[in-house]
Amino acid sequence: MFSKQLPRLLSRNRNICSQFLQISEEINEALTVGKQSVVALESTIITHGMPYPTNIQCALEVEKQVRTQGAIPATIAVINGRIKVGLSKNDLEFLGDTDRSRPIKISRRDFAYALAEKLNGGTTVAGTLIACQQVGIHVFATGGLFFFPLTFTYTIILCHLKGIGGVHRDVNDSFDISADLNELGHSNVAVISSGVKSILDISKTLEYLETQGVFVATLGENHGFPAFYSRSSSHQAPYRVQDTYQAAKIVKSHLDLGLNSGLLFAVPVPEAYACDPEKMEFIIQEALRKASEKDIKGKARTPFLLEEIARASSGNSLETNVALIKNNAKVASEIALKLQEIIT
Ligand code: PSU
Ligand code: MN
Repeated sequence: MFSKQLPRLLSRNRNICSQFLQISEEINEALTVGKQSVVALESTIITHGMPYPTNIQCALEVEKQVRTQGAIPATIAVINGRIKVGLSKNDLEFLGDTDRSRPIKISRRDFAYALAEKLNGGTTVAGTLIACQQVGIHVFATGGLFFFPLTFTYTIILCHLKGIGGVHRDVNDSFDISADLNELGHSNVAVISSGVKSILDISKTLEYLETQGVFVATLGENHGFPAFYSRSSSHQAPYRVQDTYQAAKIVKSHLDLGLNSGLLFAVPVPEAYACDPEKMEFIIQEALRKASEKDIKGKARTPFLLEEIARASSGNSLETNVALIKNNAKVASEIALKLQEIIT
């Protein structure tokens, strides 16, 4: 039975030629022997989420968290026209110094341009999923925070986890649906995030994920689909998974079936860090109003909204929020390790 399943779990879909793809030795070795304990991390958090140099410190902290759990972090980005799977400290420092690296935001449609022009860039969830699919990584944690530096000596980190994109509230007019959702529909990857932000239309996002055939579950005590700031929303996830072992078993059968579609595990924000939903709704409304007023469209819209919201919300302390950012990475590492255990 095992030998029959092995090829599928090891399957890679490497169409991108090596000229464009560089995998770190450690990750390549792990994937070559079929290890599932590699956790992908996205890089728009570094390039479009936080100011320098906090972005670098934070990326290193998340990688450390994955290692502490016993898994291997694979931060994915485009550096000098190559897709890198597993960034060195030098790479992270270069990419994070955005005055030097001048990074663009890379989703599916941006890859060819970025590679041909030898640019640097942070990969979105969609962009990161493409790289995962190519190299055979099956677990991916989104997670991060939006930082808002004050003029004091202390940096306040705000209550904003990064997450997947989705269907925007004004979709009827704007047609704005993140490419993340389509990519989730055809990537053999389990994404761990804190749900989707309520800047989006959560109900339509869940519908769209259903159409795309993405398995969606809340990992926690109830079915309520988390909305980042709050542990739950008025929307229900189709499934609830009680722990990371159950999650790993589902990932395994999903991969064995060869469905070629993705899974989304939504992890509610720990109670202590949740925000007041009414206050958030007020701030979101204001941000949406400004975006329409300024006619912010396309790939600029999500970063604009997130930045506006970060600016308008009240801050939490650095230490508590770094604890928060690590939560998704921890859960993802646990799922990756349990998946590894199940298949060996
Ligand atoms: N939503 C968040 N935080 C984020 C993003 C989305 O709450 O950081 C980022 C992610 O990198 C995501 C991308 O993949 O924005 C989606 O952008 P768009 O909506 O333009 O597809
Ligand atoms: Mn969009």
